[in-house]
Amino acid sequence: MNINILGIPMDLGAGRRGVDMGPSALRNAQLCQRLCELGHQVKDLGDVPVALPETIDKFSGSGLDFRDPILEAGRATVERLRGLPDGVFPITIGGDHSIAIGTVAGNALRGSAEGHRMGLIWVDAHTDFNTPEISPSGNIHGMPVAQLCGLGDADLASLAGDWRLDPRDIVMIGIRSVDPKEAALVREHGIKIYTMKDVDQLGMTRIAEEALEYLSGVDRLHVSYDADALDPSVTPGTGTPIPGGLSYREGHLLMELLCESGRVTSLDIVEVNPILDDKNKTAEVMVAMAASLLGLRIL
Ligand code: DIR
Ligand code: MN
Ligand code: MN
Ligand code: MN
Repeated sequence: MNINILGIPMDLGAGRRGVDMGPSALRNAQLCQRLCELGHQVKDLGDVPVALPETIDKFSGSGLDFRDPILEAGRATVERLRGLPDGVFPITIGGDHSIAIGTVAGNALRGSAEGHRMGLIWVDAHTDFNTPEISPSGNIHGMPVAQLCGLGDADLASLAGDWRLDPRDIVMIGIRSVDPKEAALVREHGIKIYTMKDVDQLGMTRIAEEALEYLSGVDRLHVSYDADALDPSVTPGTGTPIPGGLSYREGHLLMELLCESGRVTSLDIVEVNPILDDKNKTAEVMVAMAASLLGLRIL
């Protein structure tokens, strides 16, 4: 397979600094080499430019912290992705999860002016379905899924032009931290959610099978993998760690089963923060997860 890596060194959407170094940490953990060893042709496209917070005004017009520079990086991300040839499998590496507004939009619009029917598998401790009106933190990394569905800030929603993600084409896995009004909003939109309780009760095999069946009508399938989906003992280097997360094996099993389906067409790896990490362990785990999605097998 032809894999293209695109870095988005973004920390403007998160409450803590340092996640902008995620792309370096993931490259240092040999993302390209590990995928090459699996027989893929891997090309690193470098990074999308992202403004430094020290050089800009936090309250740039909209009232939402760093909205304008996040929008600008999102536009650049959409342009880079939609210009890629159809057979390419893009891996976008963050960066905080606000980058997913641009990555999902760019992948949805790739090779189709009006946009594909895109399925989204959101692997995260959080549902990231806040809007500026209801968000307790004001951090845009807690809002990308709502933005993709057309809620919240109109300019961020328009990163995808007129294309919108259908809430019925989303499956979330690993969820265990949802803000009160956010919980009402995901219920109202009928988003398919597997909380950690569901992971405990049903097991990851059944969840992966159900998720793929649920998304059987989509023609593109994007996986957005937040490092905080995994338990903090597995991925300590992330800004909003929540206890009781996916085990190392549950994380891998999900990737192995998605790989076997042959249906995934793009991937994000986000929220790796090397400042908070233990000797780059979190980046190494996330690189291994990407390898499992792209064909690594135990035997
Ligand atoms: C929280 C945290 N729900 C917020 N979200 C995070 O700020 O909206 N998402 N950390 O990954
Ligand atoms: Mn935060
Ligand atoms: Mn997230
Ligand atoms: Mn999260």
